[in-house]
Amino acid sequence: MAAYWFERAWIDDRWQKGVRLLVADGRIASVETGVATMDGDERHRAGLPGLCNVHSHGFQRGMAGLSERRSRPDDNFWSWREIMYRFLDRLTPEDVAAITAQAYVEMLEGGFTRVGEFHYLHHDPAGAAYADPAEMAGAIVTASAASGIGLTLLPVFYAHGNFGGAAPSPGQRRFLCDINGFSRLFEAARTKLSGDANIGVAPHSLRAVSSGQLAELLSMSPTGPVHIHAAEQVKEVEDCVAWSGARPVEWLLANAGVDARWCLIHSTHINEDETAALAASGAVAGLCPVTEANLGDGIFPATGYVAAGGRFGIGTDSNILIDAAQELRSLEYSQRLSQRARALMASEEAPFVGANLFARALHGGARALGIPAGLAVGQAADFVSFDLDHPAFAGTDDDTLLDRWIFAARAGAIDCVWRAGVKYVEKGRHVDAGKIGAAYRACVARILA
Ligand code: NGQ
Ligand code: ZN
Repeated sequence: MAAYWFERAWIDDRWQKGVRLLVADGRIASVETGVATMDGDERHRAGLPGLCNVHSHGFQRGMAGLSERRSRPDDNFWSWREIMYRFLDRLTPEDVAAITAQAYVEMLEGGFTRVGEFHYLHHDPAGAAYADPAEMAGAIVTASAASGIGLTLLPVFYAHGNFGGAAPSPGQRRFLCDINGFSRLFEAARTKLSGDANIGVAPHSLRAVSSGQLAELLSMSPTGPVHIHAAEQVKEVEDCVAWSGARPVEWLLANAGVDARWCLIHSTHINEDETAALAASGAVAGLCPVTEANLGDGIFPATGYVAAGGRFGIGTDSNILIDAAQELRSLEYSQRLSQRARALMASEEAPFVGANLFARALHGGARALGIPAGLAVGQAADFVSFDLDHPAFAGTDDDTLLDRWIFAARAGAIDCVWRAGVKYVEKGRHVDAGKIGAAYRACVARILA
C-alpha cells in the first residue's frame, strides 16, 4: 500500500485541499479529503487524474515534421495521406513497436495516462496477413507495456477505398480485411491484452466500411467502445451525400444506432441539426485539435455542441505533437479565432476555461475508452502532479491553476505521472525515455536512410 498526500487534488471535478490517496495493486484504495499528511506519505502540491487520449495512430509519430513541405499548389489532407501511406509502406512490427513506444512515452509526459489506439496497420508489406493475424496488434501491446500507458486497443476494420464499396488503393493494402479475417484478428488481439487493457471495434470510416459490414462489426463487439472517423474533410461530406443523400454524421445517427458506446472521431463538419442530434445521442466527439489544424481539416463547432449537452474527448491522432495541454489550448483557440471572442469553452456556472475544458475532456475521454473517470476508490491509480514552482504557476490560486497549465506553461508544468500506481514520469521525464528514445532514433534513422 502506497500513500500520497497532495496540498490540493482534483477530486469530483474540483480542487480539494489536503487529499490523501492510498494505492494498492495499481488501484485507488481510498480517497480522503481535508486531512493532514502523515509520516510516510509521498507529498506533492497538486494532483489530478491523467487524461484519456481517445485517438492515436502510434506509428505516425515516426513521420512527425516530415510532411510540412509544399509539394504542389494544392497540398491538402489527401496529399498528406499519400505521404503517410509511403511512410508506413515498409514498417515492420518491430518498427511499429519502437515508434509507438516513443509516442506513448511522450503521451505520459504530456499528461495522458491511457490511449485509445486506432490500429489499422495489420498486414505485412505485401498486404498478406502475418502468421499471427494480430502480430501488429501485439506490437502496440508491447509499446504500451514498455511505456506503462493504459491501453484501449481499437482494431480497425477497413475494406473499401471510398463510399459505395469503391476498390481500395494499393497504398491501403496493409489495412484490408474481410469480416471473417477481421474476426480472427480481433479475437487474436484480445488474447494479447493484460491488466486493465480493454478492446473495442473501429470501423475506419464510412468510406472504408459498408453498412452491412458495420452491422457485423457491432455484433462482434456488443459491449465495448465503437470508434469511427467521421466528417473530417469537406470532400468526405460531399462524397457521402452523393452516395447516400445524407452527411456522414447524419447517416450514422440515422442508421448505426449511435449511443454512449460510440466515439465519432473529428465530426468536424456537422450542421446545426447534426450538432444537436450528436449531443443528444450520448456519444463522444473525439476531437483532435492539433492534428485537425495540421491537416487543414476545419473547425469543430465546439461551443454550440457543448451548449447542446454534447460530450467530447481529446486525441493526439497523427501524433505530430503530443501534449494534452496543447490539445485543450488549440480547441479553445479554434473557437476564439472563428468567433472572434474570448473565454468560449466556459459558462456562467463554470467560468474558468481551463477547468471546464479539463473536466469535460476527463469525462468524455473516459466514456470514449469505456472506463470510469477521475480519482475514486476502485479506479486505476492514474494521476499527474504539477510542479507548482514553474513560473506559469506563480502566485497560483485553485481557480486559475488549470488555465495556467493549459494556456501559459509551455513545458515543464507536469512533474510526475503515475499509471496503475507506478511512477513512470519524474521531473517531467519518463523513467525509460533514454532507452526508448534511443531505440526510436535508431529505427527512424534506418527508415529514412
Ligand atoms: C488515418 N488520419 O486513418 O490515419 C487518417 C487518415 C483517412 C486522420 N484522419 C486516413 N487524421 O482518413 O483516410
Ligand atoms: Zn485518425
